[in-house]
Amino acid sequence: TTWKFITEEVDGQVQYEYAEEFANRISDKTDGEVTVEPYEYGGLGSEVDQVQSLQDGAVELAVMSPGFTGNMVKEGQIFALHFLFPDSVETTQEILNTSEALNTDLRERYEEHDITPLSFWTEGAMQWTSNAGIQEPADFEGLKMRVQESPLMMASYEAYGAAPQALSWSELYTGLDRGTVEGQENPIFFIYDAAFHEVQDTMTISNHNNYVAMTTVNTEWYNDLSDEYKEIVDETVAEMQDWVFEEQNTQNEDFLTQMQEDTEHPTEIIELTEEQRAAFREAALPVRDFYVNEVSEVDGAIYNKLLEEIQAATE
Ligand code: 6CS
Repeated sequence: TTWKFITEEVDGQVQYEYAEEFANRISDKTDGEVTVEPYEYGGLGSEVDQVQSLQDGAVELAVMSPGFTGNMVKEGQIFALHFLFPDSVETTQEILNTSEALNTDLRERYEEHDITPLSFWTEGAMQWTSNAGIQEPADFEGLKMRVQESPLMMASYEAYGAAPQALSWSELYTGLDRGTVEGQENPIFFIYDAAFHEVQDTMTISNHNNYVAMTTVNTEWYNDLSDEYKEIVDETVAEMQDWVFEEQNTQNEDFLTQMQEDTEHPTEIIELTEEQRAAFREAALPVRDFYVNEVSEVDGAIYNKLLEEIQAATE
């Protein structure tokens, strides 16, 4: 048997490395009975097309970013809220591992669309890049900020006065190069590996949220798995949580060093003071009301529960 596993990233990047490691483990555990075939991003359409492929069952597994289901599973945009999770990436991952709001309630919202998220994991804290350099909300004024296809991401940057635009990753380098978009957010490993630093002068260490990815499976396929295979999948997904935390951590650290040492394409790295971060935090707060009132289809229930879980984890 062969299971197709699509990712939104390319060889070397966190999602694809995840899929390869997952494939090896499944092959070992099934004595080669099951082959998992990882797919790099690029050949199978846009990120949004990939969501469709999983829903249709054309592929069995996918690493999916909730931003790209922003117009379908509206609740899933919750990860886009700024300064909601703790500053510690490690504590954030613990919450992602244990949260009932996410692993039960949000999962049910996705299952209504034939997508079962089996786990949520961070690819690292998000940073901003731009040419002008972002230090305070006013620096976003009128800035053409690239976001994923998510109304909440749009609202998050509108709250800072920016002019956000939805764009696929595949068009982002060219967009930044030509100035059709002027800024973007991503974890450090991705900024450097996708070479956005070549076409952006500065990176602001904002840590405004985390890039959260989900390991997802087609719901019907998963429900029809034999007990034996389902157990192997569940067990492997659970094991991979620590593995991928280490992977993103190493990549984010290594690529930061590479960026600092890159004299051919120098990047000014802007560290925000706690006071500067507080100004963004305050400007971002009203977006939570927007999420609860306009985005949530369950009266903010997932948000409220998650907030309690976050509070419990940080007390
Ligand atoms: O910015 C993006 O859209 C891309 N960023 C990451 C970290 N992974 C894939 C995604 O498409």
